[in-house]
Amino acid sequence: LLIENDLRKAIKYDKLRLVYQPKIDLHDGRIIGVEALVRWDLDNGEVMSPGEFIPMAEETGLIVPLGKWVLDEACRQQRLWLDRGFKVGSVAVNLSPRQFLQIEFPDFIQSVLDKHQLEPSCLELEITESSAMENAQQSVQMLKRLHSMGVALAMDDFGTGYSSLAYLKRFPIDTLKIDRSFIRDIYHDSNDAAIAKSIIDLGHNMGLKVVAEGIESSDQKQWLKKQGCDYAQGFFFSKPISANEVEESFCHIR
Ligand code: G
Ligand code: G
Ligand code: MN
Ligand code: NA
Repeated sequence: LLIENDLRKAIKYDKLRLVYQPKIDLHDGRIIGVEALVRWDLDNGEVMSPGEFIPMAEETGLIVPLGKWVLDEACRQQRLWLDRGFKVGSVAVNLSPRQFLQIEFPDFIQSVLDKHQLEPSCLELEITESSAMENAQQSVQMLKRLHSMGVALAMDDFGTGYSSLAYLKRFPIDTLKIDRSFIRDIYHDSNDAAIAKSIIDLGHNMGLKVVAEGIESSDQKQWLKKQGCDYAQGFFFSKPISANEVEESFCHIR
């Protein structure tokens, strides 16, 4: 319970911060977007990662104010990048089911876009396959509303969540993100390679872009490029970094 109150205060007193992990076009090596990932700076100097506090935020409902803070901050940063001529592509934000399925969620998204004067396509929303399937029917309705607003939609951790293909067809998404568990041994494990290749083909056959997550080596990158995967993300290109580091390391390319 201490941690719940601490998180409440952290949201209120600006103790959260976003880092950004670049997504790279495998064909030309250029940055096509960044994924925003939240960090919590504790008073003792340690940094708490979202894996440690997002589950608690979901249970307590704090995910709603936390999620609003993340969306507002990511859009504020995107506006700053655009104003200063840095083309980072879209900014992606991870959503929790409890946040995403709020009836007023699309209105909130619209208000944040308006506040920061952003085109909807500047923002990408990531929802995991397993959370989309938890409430598949409701998720279809919500994704349709968001899609009609023009926001980009990605299905995260794909391959771990048992989507039926019937549902996948009904989710109006733009992008599949191949879960990094399939990428790790792609070069040695023929089953993982077959799964990754199947996801790339499935995505393309459905008119979607495909991102591979968790690329850590040149071998993995080469293999995915050869299989026609569109985009990649992972420590091989960059770990999650600050907004300033994104500008310094990636934005001279354009
Ligand atoms: O950055 P890191 O690898 O520690 O992230 C761990 C997990 O936390 C990932 O699954 C990521 O999707 C999730 N996560 C990071 N930032 C956010 C956020 O702002 N909102 C939600 N709901 N999840 C996040
Ligand atoms: O669940 P989601 O895909 O949103 O998770 C993003 C998380 O994956 C971040 O916490 C990030 O730190 C982590 N991550 C990103 N790239 C790599 C990578 O190449 N290897 C590993 N092990 N983790 C990664
Ligand atoms: Mn993600
Ligand atoms: Na993922």
